[in-house]
Amino acid sequence: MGDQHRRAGEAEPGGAAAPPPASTSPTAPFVDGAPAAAAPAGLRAGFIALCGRPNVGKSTLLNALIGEPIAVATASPQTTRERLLGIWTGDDFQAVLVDTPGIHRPRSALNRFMVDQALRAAKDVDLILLLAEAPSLADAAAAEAWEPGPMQREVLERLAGLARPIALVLTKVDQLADPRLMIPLIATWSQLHPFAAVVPVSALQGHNLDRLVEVVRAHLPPAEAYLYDPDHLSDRQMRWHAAEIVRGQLFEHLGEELPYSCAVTVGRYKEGRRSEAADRIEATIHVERDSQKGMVIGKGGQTIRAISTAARATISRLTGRPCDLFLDVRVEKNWTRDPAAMERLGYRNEPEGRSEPDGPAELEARGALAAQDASDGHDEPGEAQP
Ligand SMILES: Nc1nc2c(ncn2[C@@H]2O[C@H](COP(=O)(O)OP(=O)(O)OP(=O)(O)O)[C@@H](O)[C@H]2O)c(=O)[nH]1
Ligand SMILES: [Mg+2]
Repeated sequence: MGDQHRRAGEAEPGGAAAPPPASTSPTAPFVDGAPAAAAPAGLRAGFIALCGRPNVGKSTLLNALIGEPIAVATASPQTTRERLLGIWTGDDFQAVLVDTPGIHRPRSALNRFMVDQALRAAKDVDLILLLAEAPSLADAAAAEAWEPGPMQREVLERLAGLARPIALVLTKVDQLADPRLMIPLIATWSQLHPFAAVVPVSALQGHNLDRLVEVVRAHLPPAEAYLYDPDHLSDRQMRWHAAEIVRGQLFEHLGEELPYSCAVTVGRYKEGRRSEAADRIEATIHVERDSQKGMVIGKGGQTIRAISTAARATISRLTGRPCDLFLDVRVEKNWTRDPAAMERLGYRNEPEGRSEPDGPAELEARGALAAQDASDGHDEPGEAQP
């Protein structure tokens, strides 16, 4: 079992006995495709994609369903850049939730990659959840007159082209002054597509998620075995999550535009040898221009220190162990416009002709940054933590 595959609190082979795990950590799937856990009678298992425009609440909903913050969610649009599989195992079902980047009109190579990731990820799933934010409407007349905008229609058309069942999920309903105004709105949406269901939810308040569970379950095919180890939460290795968590903190601590010019890679992830020992993580924040480097570091290293402190807390919550996080900043000139540079930073598409999602072994082999060499040239250190 690889270092990053163990559950939080699990004993190191040959090490001291550890207390029972308080929670599971996101880990890679079984590589042999033969989960040890016996499947319950009547098991249903399959893939469910969460799709929609940027910022509608896809990652927040995935986290709410799974019960752990495994997907980075921020107030900024275009946070998610790559597909993530979240493994949601209930008493008699396993839904592999596919978090996707928001579908938008791309201009840069990075944005094209993101939209491509989203559409590929939804290709062969059992059900697409199309998320759309419930609009704030003044009164019944406004609700009657409401229509989805052109980009919302375009997203629906592109997803409908994949010929999979689609359920419409109206998100953030806690923001509505009067939920009854959603009734005409649902009727308007329903004229556009024969949705398998329409479910208004609030992921933040947990409103109506039980109805969503019913819809998801009903679309999972009967299965003889789990698709993934039911103890696992994600198909990605912890090093990928650590990079994502650092990237998520960039949205919290930097100006509005700068996070879009940043990528984060983890050069080295060394797991603590005992349950109470800290993981050691060395990560690099890549910016596009020299001038951006100082902005990430901040006056006297203040900004990067705040990023590191916040990221460490989230990483520790997922692993159940303390962690030491060392951050560098380096310049990768104009990387968002350069597919070769993007590949170096871990943003690479699977070869054409392969349908998504695919087998667990392949998923692990592709684990975003798993193959990155620990000795990868770190630029001059921006700041070291702790
Ligand atoms: N009020 C409210 N806000 C929500 C809800 N769900 C998500 N949000 C907020 O909406 C913002 C975007 O959420 P994300 O989950 O990152 O949205 P996303 O669709 O994954 O966004 P991208 O990855 O950028 O496409 C965050 O500020 C969330 O807190 C909800 O149920 N209610
Ligand atoms: Mg997201």
